[in-house]
Amino acid sequence: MSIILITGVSSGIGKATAIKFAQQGWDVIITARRKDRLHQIASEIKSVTGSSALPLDFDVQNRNETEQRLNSIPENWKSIDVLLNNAGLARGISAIQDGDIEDWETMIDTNIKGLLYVSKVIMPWMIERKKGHIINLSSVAGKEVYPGGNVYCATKHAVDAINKAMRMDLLEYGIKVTSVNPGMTDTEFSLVRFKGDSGRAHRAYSGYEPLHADDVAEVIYFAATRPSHVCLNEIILTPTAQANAILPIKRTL
Ligand code: 8X3
Repeated sequence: MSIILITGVSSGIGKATAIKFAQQGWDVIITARRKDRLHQIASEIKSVTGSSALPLDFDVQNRNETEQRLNSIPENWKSIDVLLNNAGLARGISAIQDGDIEDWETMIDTNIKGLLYVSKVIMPWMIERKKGHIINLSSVAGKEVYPGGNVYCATKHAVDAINKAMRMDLLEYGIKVTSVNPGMTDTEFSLVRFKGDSGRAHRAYSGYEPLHADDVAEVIYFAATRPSHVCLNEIILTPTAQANAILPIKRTL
């Protein structure tokens, strides 16, 4: 029986990936801030797939809460095969000179510090078993910067750097490290970025076919199920209608 721990499971790529792995018979530990949604998803996973789902509600921005909740995982769930660091968000798309410092802090605290807090607890368990796979959800924004992307892009560049560093430092323990870098994906991402402006969020994904959460979940599943001697280091995927982080520029509408 294989176990995956996924952060940020209350919607989008996190939720789709949890369901995908559960459908394939994996046991899933799912974490998110939104307790109601998380418990609803855990029940859905159990009833639809028959796999076990362990929900843990906490905010990855809160170091103490993250450490406490992860350390409370029952022993029989601690042999985690795959950690998917998925929790992350974008807030705002202002030019940097007009940026909101609270938005910057939320992105830095979630996308960088949260990923580190979670990994710091789980890595020793993988090191002890000399086995494991850490998959970091980055973005095309981790490869290129675009106008208005400033701090969000910086956080995803940091994820890419951490991803490379983890692969070096964990090499001797046989732990795989992969980054998955999607482009425009039709999830709540834009709704959060545009702070609830659903018209703007909708326009970001209209007029072309964006990636869907399931498309990314499939790629993550593929990466996680290669033979033990194969590690996919980095995967960049975009909708066919998107060449890179700059083209198209619909995100700024
Ligand atoms: C989300 C994709 O292209 O809006 O990370 O930065 S993008």
